[in-house]
Amino acid sequence: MSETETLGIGMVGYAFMGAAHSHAWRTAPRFFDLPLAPRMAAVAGRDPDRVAAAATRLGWESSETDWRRLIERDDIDLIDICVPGDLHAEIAIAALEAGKHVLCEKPLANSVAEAEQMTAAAEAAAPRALAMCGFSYRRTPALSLAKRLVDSGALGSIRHVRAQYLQDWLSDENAPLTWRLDKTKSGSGALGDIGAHIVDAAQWIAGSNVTGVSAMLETFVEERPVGGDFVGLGGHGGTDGPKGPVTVDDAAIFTARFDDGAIGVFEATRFALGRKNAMRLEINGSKAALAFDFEDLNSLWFYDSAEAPNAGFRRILATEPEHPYTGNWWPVGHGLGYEHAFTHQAVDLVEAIARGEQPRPSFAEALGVQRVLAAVEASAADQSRWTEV
Ligand code: SOE
Repeated sequence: MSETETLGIGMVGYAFMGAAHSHAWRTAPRFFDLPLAPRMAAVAGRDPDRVAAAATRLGWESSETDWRRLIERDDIDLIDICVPGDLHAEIAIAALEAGKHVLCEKPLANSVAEAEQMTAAAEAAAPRALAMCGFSYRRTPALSLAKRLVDSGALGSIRHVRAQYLQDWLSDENAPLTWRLDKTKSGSGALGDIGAHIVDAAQWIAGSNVTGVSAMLETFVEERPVGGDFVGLGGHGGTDGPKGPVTVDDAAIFTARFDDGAIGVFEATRFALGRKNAMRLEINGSKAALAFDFEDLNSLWFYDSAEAPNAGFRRILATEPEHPYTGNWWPVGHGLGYEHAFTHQAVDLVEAIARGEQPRPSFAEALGVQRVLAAVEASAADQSRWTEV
């Protein structure tokens, strides 16, 4: 019996995204028949004790205290970047130049200039080394099904795209300052962190690109405690300790035009009290409409105007074996979660590498998202002036 060839993975960072990616690399070969066997070779982080503990906890064979070591190692074929955006460009470009495949968390970079350099490096390295950006929501089965329905022509021509990403973890004005609130690390706030997801999902599912925007950005709380109890993404800071400046947006809203004639409304905020991870998309076509809300992630709502008049939206429980990805999991109706999209992302990436094909989303597609984010910032800085992407 021949052994499946391995794909050595080296991951940089081990916080929230590192844990999600580790889970994906561990799980993917256990539920999917992969052409290459991912080997969790090493995780890198600066603190030797903490990165060693993370390696043990998350299932990595070894740890390194410098990401450059991952790139030097001959047993590592793919660099998985799970650190804040200010490090993406340097790591990704070095890895691609060394002939390693790259999976890079979203948003691709902290600026269009960096994203352009990364895209140029990816194009120069392909097909020997392949690069993909981690817009993981594409791999949520109900959203993949939405894409399949639009591609099949079921919606007709797209007229409206309504996209929201609503969270509330910053509503407490004493939630502490974290790297997500520091522009030098994160590039932007709600816009890049969660707005990037809905721009990518909208462009991908609608099959067309945003060509111009009119936008507003707002920072509701301009200073926050520098310390405190860090819980989840936020936590609770002290009320009388020192404070530091928030240098990113708390909320972003914009209207948009797409290149196929559709118009769009986008909203991304961390201040939508009561909404925890409501990544929502509603698309109205000339024949049918669909709606999705990540807080009910196994459901896709579909309205077909050819059915009994005004029959209303019907719920498709996206857990049937013929739906994207679901046949490899549990019996119908048992449902999937947040982490499954990361597992599907790992599966699709390994399969693309084995075939020598460009995985999606490519860095070029992620650069397209970055250009929309930059247009939003430019418009918001100029009294919401209409700004071409
Ligand atoms: C925080 O806002 C965050 O974790 C994002 O960084 C992720 O990309 C998103 O999936 C959930 O929310």
